[in-house]
Amino acid sequence: MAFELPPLPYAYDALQPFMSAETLEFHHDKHHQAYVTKGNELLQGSGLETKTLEEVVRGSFGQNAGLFNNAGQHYNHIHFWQWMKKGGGGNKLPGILEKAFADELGGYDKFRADFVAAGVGQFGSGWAWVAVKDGRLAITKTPNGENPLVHGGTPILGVDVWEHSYYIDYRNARQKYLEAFVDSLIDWDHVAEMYEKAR
Ligand code: MN3
Repeated sequence: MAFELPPLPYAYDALQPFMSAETLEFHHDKHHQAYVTKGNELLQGSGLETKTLEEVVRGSFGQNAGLFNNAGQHYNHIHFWQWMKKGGGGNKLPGILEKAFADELGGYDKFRADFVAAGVGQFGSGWAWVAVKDGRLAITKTPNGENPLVHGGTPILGVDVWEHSYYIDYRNARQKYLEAFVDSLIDWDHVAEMYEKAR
């Protein structure tokens, strides 16, 4: 299926002061749009034209690097916009997530420390994740456009640590950006929805 840029699910200035309108204008309108445009060009003749986005991501991994990078980033960004909301973040998790984080990630505080450390520790561009793999939650990180889908998992939360995601607002302070994402931006209801589907 052809890729299409979804509109942001909130106003460009909705996430201020944690993520500026300027960042979202560049990140959504320029960067995500470029993955969609380039991905559609590379989808032509790939043999994957009729597949779902998830199938294109899995089917191009290790086979067609150009298509994979753009399809992976398209998938990642579709969800990234939905993993944030105005007034989000913090430790008030929906019950189902609170229990799973306690049982499988050592609780909220350990999740926060490990998730931020995964993002800080990703050398260069990439993503930090919470994914369901083999029926359990795990915190991972990936380079560039990779995501847990190509490592046998299903992502339920991810954060973009490419510089275009934080440099306007945080300059080189990637850790401060990650802490603000966890403390003030995560839409936990959306994470819980993805968790219920992934289990
Ligand atoms: Mn990005």
